[in-house]
Amino acid sequence: MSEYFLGLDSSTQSLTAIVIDLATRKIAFEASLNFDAACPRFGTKNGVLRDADPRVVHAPPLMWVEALDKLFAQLKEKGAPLAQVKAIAGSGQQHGSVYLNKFAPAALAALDPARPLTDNLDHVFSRSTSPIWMDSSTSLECDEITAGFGGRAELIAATGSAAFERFSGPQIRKFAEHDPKAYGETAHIALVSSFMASILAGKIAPLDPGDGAGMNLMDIATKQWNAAALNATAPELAKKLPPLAPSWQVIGPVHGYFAKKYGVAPDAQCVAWSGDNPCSVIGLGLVEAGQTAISLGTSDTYFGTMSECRTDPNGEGHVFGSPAGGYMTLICFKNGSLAREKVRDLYKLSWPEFSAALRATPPGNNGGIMLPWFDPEITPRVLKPGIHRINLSAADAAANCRAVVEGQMLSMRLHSQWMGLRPTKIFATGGASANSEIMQIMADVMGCPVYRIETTASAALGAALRAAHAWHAARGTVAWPHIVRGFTEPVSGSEIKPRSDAVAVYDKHIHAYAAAERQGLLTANG
Ligand code: ADP
Ligand code: XUL
Repeated sequence: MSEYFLGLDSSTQSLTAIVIDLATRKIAFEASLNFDAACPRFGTKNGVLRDADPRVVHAPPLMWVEALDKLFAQLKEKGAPLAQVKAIAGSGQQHGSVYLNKFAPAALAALDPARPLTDNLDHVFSRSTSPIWMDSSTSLECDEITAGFGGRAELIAATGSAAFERFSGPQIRKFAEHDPKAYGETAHIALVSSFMASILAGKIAPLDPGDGAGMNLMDIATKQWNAAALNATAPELAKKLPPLAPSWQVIGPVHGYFAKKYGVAPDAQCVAWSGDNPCSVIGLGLVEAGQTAISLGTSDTYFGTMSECRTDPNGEGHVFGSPAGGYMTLICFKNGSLAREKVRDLYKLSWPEFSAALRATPPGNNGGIMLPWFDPEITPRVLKPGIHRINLSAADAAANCRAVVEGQMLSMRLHSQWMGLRPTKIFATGGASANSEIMQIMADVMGCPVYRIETTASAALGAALRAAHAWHAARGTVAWPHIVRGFTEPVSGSEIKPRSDAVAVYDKHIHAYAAAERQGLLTANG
């Protein structure tokens, strides 16, 4: 008998749905719509609205409402098995905040299927646009919150992250300071995740510790609101925030709007949504502590899971709650594929030629090191971009190819050390994970085998798996590995083992790299 679960992903540019069948371990249905194309009246480009000030990036929450209606219409029309869905969970772009007035709870409860969702909900906002994760206009508020809380190290230890411009707390503070009247009319603040969950459930939904941690407001150790952080951020905040609840919290059955209009099973259970990165962690199969995934996409991202709460004293790695329980880290390296491409293009190479250069050069690169900061870097924090070459001639194409990849992998190893655990295996994904030579350097630098995972929509898949987990958890105990089995296995035959002689080279070379980085940071930020 089929067992269907629905996962939705409200990302920056699109809304995606995946229906999984847990019984057969198959993706039964997938659909996606692009906000610009599907909801043109909101005038977004790539899902966002830009301001004359380039630091200000918002999106209209009513567009997400319209998209939800349209996606369900598409699911119904294309014959998705909505009538048999047991539970629904979701994933949202992190940090984006939605401001609702006192009319929201009643409007959510009374959704009328005879009218579009947007007509039902157009009067519930106290702010017509939502600042999203791409907004970087709150440096002042970050400083004020940090000072008000009592210091950067204290804020990192308490909330899992330093104050970042895109985080919701600084964004809420900016709104409260700039528009106190509208802030005063705000009865409920949601994140993208909890806002979408609220519509499905027809009531104000809780936040989970995966997304809640992206606000600088949640106590990372207790996974509850941190009163001092709330006080340092904005007045009356405790009253406006939703409760925090475990990621597997069942909010209630789906609202009749979706049952009547689209034929969703009336007893389908709505599960708390989470952030897209926490959902991706599940979609990549990282459901136990000590697991690691590295995504080599436009940027490179390091995901790790921990059972104990540890925070990065340097504040480069964020710590969020993991939807599987425990904790996860997200460490972002901005100079990822784009930096590898820049080196490839500089020497006019194809990817096969780039790979040949990696094969032709030795681990440790004869001491040649590159700090590939083509763009300002997040980890480590580099404000003034520039590439640095140490013992490395710009004329040596092959050595430069090796240097960019080694520099990236050594940086990942160095800047994940605060987690206090060395990975025993790594799941690699993203465009560059197709490159075996790059994977070999990853395995050698990290000192463990690397396996490739092919994913297209890991956040939406993670959301569907979370729905399955929550539904089973509410009926007794269920082990996470059992839920993800069959959905998140690495590509068969993709294992790349570390070579012990190369591992020994990198165990020494990491110190030379760390010294080069310290020196480079003095030049770049000094
Ligand atoms: P994103 O999802 O972040 O847009 P992808 O995960 O799709 O990015 O990765 C795209 C990147 O993969 C490209 O920018 C390209 O640099 C890289 N890529 C593709 N093929 C190779 C290859 N053979 N070797 C190294 N990098 C590659
Ligand atoms: C994470 C972050 C982004 C958004 C993108 O901190 O800002 O990954 O979640 O959707």
